[in-house]
Amino acid sequence: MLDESCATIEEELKELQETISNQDIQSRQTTIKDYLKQQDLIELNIGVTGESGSGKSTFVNAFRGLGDEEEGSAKIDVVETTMKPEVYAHPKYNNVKKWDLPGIGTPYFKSP
Ligand SMILES: Nc1nc2c(ncn2[C@@H]2O[C@H](COP(=O)(O)OP(=O)(O)OP(=O)(O)O)[C@@H](O)[C@H]2O)c(=O)[nH]1
Ligand SMILES: [Mg+2]
Repeated sequence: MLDESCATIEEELKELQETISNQDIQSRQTTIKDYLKQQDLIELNIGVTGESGSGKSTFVNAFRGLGDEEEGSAKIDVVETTMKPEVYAHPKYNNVKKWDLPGIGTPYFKSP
């Protein structure tokens, strides 16, 4: 799967190279800027998984630059806390999403 996405990026860059090779300098700038803008729109979803109480929600908050008590932060506690998947966007990079998942290895969410 990783190889597939790498191949796609390589193909994309090759295509971009071909396109700009026939363009004047100003059109090249526009083409490259448009390409980079498109890249910024790609959504990145990151799932945070692990045992219950291992610090997943704390990590998600830290990644977003939020303290654990701050408004909009994921709830944390010493007892089993996160009971359903919750998605949090990065404040600066809205397309980067972190999924705070329930902990595994509890009676509610048994490890496979
Ligand atoms: N010492 C220490 N404690 C931590 C660390 N990260 C989190 N904690 C504490 O561990 C406890 C559990 O943290 P959570 O972030 O709620 O853990 P979780 O993995 O989201 O837990 P569940 O939602 O129940 O699966 C809290 O009391 C945190 O303050 C760490 O790096 N070091
Ligand atoms: Mg949690």
